[in-house]
Amino acid sequence: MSREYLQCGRFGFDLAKRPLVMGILNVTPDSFSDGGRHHALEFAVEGAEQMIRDGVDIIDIGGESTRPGSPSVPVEEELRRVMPVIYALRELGVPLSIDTCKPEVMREAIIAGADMINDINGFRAPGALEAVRDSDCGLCVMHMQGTPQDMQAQPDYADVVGEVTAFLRARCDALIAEGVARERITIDPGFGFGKTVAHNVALLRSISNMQRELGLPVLAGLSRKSMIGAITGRPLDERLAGSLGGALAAVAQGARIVRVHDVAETVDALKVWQAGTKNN
Ligand code: 7PM
Repeated sequence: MSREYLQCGRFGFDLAKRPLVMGILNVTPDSFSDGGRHHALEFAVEGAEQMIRDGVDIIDIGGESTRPGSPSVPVEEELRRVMPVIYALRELGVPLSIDTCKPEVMREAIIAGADMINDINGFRAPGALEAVRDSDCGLCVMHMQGTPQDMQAQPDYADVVGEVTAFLRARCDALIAEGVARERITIDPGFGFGKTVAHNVALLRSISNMQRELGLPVLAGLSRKSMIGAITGRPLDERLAGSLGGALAAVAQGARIVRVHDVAETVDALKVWQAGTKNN
């Protein structure tokens, strides 16, 4: 059984009570229609307020598109996208997670009041460990093979579960060696990040073992991903039911946090799940 408390900046979670829902808030230019930073900010605030009404536990703000093949975003542009959103949302009473790989963005976000840093690169960038070390923000350490530009070209593992587990262990050890408290850390196998459907399925089935082996809570992001499309045969805009199935499969394996687009539907599904799984 993993330790059950997660320190997340201004907030603390008891992970034994119920699975948490992290809602995805994209602030990339392709996530709002008419461009313009003012409209982008209004759009983000409305999206966040809706998620709060829907029962979200953590809002994950992403200013760097990580779509396979997409170019990386300069640090100044990522800051221009993300910082106004942190300022606009930080008094809403919900934990704010920032989805970034860049130490400069991590530092600025933490100063501005971010409660969690979600790094799809597992805090491998030079300076990333130091950027998060001296705060109390939560951390999500994710596995990715390759880079967002090339990761889906040729995913390759001899033993995907063993390699992802070893990677996550090494990155968590690096954080802990810097003095980071274990209760700040979550781990994420990184569904879709340099993985085939078979790799993703093997990882989904391994969540329970991985969580037990590393003794850290798992965060799982399956929402609308290509593995859901592959299993259901559905295009991107028809993956809600499949994504709910994915969230429940992850939680059945013991995942403590699910990262999703559809907060209201996931919160409902998890409430019913929880009612039928009385173990606390
Ligand atoms: C295009 C392709 C846009 C893929 C966005 C994505 C995860 C994450 C993302 C995840 C954690 C998406 C991804 N996925 N952070 N950020 N875990 N911790 O589908 O699985 O949202 S971006």
